[in-house]
Amino acid sequence: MALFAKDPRMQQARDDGRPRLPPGQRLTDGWPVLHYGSIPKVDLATWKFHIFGLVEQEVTLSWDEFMALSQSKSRSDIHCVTTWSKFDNEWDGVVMDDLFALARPKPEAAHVIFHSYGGYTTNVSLSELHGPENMLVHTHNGEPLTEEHGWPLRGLVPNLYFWKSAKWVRGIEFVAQDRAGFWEMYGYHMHGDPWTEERYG
Ligand SMILES: Nc1nc2c(c(=O)[nH]1)N[C@H]1C(S)=C(S)[C@@H](COP(=O)(O)O)O[C@H]1N2
Ligand SMILES: [Mo]
Repeated sequence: MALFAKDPRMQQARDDGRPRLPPGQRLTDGWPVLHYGSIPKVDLATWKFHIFGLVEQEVTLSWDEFMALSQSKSRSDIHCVTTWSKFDNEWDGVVMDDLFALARPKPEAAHVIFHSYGGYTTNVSLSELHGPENMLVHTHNGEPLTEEHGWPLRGLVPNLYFWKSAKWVRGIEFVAQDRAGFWEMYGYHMHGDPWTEERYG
């Protein structure tokens, strides 16, 4: 993988004042593929997305229904716990807040579990999923996601380490108590903030 130790973008600050490159990270321009197990077989004809748990209205969407939702764009950096970061990713998809508005989480819903085809899960607190950068995305830099990067749809939570961005996502569950997902059960951090290096434990 190409590394850019002297890339001027590394010296930039974010709007929130934090350095653009979190501590302990290195910039790459490729896009490594990381996941546990094999790529699940997904068929758009039978694909379903479920929003369930502590919601006023359970929601099930077909692929066509998902694509008929209001679509948004964003640009963000991604930070993998294995220390690579990739800047300036352009995404197309649905903003999580727009999706949540359909299901209306109950007041006691405080955490979200993302569920993927293949069985992967990851947990994020609901308060951190507000804001237009948190999305369910199907397109990266103008191209549909490739199978290994989560086709047809993945989560995108760019302010946390990238393991919180579930590939091949098939549902969102709202829960009251935080619950460890797949990597979190193996020792990854429950929160996963790259700027405070919440990598493990
Ligand atoms: N379904 C699923 N999503 C997943 C994973 C996985 O094993 N399964 N791995 C996570 C991890 S650890 C990382 S770093 C990113 C990698 O995404 P990429 O392969 O598109 O770079 O996906 C995350 N999402
Ligand atoms: Mo990862």
